[in-house]
Amino acid sequence: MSQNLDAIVIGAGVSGLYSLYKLRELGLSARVFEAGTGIGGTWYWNRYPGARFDSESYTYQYSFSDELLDEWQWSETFAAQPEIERYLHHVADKFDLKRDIELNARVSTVYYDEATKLWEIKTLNGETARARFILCATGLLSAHQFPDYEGVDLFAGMSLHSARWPKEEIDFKGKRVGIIGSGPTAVQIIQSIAPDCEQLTVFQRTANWCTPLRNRPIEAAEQVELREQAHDIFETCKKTFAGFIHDTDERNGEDVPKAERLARYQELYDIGGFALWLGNYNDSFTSRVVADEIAEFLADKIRQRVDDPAMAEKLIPKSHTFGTKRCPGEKNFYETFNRDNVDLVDLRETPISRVTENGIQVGDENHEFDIIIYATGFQSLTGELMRIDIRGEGGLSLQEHWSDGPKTNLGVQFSGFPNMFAIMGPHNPATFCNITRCVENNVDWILGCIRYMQENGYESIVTTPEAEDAWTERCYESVKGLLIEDMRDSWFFGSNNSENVRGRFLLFAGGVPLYREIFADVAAKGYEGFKLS
Ligand code: NA7
Repeated sequence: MSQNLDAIVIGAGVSGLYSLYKLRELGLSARVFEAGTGIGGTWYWNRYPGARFDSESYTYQYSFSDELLDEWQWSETFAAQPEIERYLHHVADKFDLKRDIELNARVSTVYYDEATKLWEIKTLNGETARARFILCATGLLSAHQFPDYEGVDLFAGMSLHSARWPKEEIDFKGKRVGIIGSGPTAVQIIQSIAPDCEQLTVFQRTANWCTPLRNRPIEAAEQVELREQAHDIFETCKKTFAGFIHDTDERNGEDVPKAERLARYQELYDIGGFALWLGNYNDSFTSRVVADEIAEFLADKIRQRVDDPAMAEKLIPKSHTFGTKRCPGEKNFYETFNRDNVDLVDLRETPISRVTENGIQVGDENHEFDIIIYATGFQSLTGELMRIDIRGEGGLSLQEHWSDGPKTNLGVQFSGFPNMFAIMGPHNPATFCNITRCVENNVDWILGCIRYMQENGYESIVTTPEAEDAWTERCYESVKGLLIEDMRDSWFFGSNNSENVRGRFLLFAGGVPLYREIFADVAAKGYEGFKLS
C-alpha cells in the first residue's frame, strides 16, 4: 500500500532522526526509510572493534533538548560505538521517533511526478510512498567501497568491510588477519585487534599523520560542569572554523619564535583529539613552513615510539604534509608496530597484485590469511545519492545532472529537483565540521525554509541553475590557497569515487561561521537564488 505523506526522509542516522523530529514539530506527516535493520546510520554500520568518536562526545550530541541534555551522560571524552548507538536509540525512544521509521527499507528509486508535484519513492522491500518534500539524510561517508583488485570475491576465508561489520563478535584469537587501509578507521581497528590476532599484517598505501586521541573517562564532577556548560560549548562550536571546541590561534605561526611554536605543538599534542589539527596557528592550513614543521614534530614522535627505524620511516607520511587530510586519532597505534605479531606491507614499494583464495598477493609473495579486513573507505559525499535512481523534472536523473561533477546550491539543493533537500551531501563544510553541529544547522535551515513556504503559501522551492553554478564554483574557490588543495588523494576530493567526481573538491572550506552567515543571509533575502512557486 502506498503511503501519502508530507515528507519522506531517507536514512535514520544522526540527520534523519533530527529531521523527523523537526518535521513533526512543524505538524507535517513524515516517515523515514532506512536501509539498515536498526537506526543509527554511521553508528549502526561501523560497529568494528575500536570504533569511536573523533569529536569530543559532549560536542557531538544533539543540542536541541535540555531534557535530553539533562538525562544523558557520556562515559568517555570520545565515546565508543556501542554507547553512541545506545544514545541514538535513547533519542529515538524519548521522542517516539521509531513509529515513523521503516527499517530494512533501502530506497531504490525516487521519482518526481510533475503532474502532481509529488515525489514517489520505492524501496527494495516493496514499499512505496509519495510526499511533497524529500530529505536525503544519507550521510557523507555511507557508500562503502571495496578496492577493485582482481580476486576480491575469491578469498575463501572471512572478508569484512569496516562499514558493514557484523553484529556478532569476531574472535581474532589464533587468526592470521590482513587489513587493507591506513585511514582513521584502519587505525582504530589495528590498535584494537592487534593484541588478539595470531598475526596482523597491515597493507598501507599512504601513511597518515595520526595524533593522540587521549580518550579518558568523564568523572562525576566533570559531568556536572559539562552539563552546566553545554550551551556555551555549542555556542563555541558555532564560532570556530570547524565546529569543534578547538579554535585556531589568531597568530600566524610564521610570526612566532620557533621555540614557542614547538612548545605550542607539544601542548596541543598533549591535549589530544583534533587539538593539533584544528587548534593550531592561523596559518597552519596555508603555510607550508608551519605545516611541514608540525609534520616534522610528529615524525620525531613516530621515530621515538617505533623501535625499528625502518618501520618508523614507513609510518611517516611522505606524500603529504600535516593537516591536508583528516588526522586519525590514535592510542598506542605506533607502539602496535613494536609487537612481534604485527607487520606492515608498504604498497608504495610493491602494490597488491591480487586477492587470492587464501590471501593477498603482493608482487610474487602470497600472504596467507584467515580474515581480510577492508578499511578502504567510501565513495564520499556523492556515493550514497548516486546509488539511488533519483529523477527530477523532465525525468532527468541525478547521475546525468552530475555527470560533470556534483552541482548544488549551498550543498542542500540541486536544480531540477524541486522540494528535494540534501542534509550532508556534497558542498557542505562537513570536512571541517563536527557532524551533529552541522546537521542541526542544515536541518534547521531546511525546516525554516519549509516553514517559510507554509506561511507564505508556496508549494515548491528549487534552486536556480545560476545559483547552483555559483555555489559550486564558490566551493572550488574555497579550497584555493589551502594546502589541502595539493592533496587530492583523499575523500575530500572523492579519491574513491567515480571518474566524473574524482579530483573535484567536494566540500565547502570557508568555515562553519561563514557557512552559517551565508545561510542566514539567503533566508533573510527571501531565499535568494531559489525559485519559490
Ligand atoms: P579513508 O580515510 O578514506 O581511508 C581509506 C583507506 O583505505 C586509506 O588508507 C586508503 O589509502 C586505503 N585504500 C583505499 N583503497 C585502497 C586500495 N585499493 N588499496 C589499498 N589501500 C586502499 O576512510 P576511513 O574509513 O579510514 O575514514 C573515513 C572517515 O571516517 C574519516 O575521515 C573520519 O572522519 C571517520 P590511500 O590513502 O587512498 O592511499
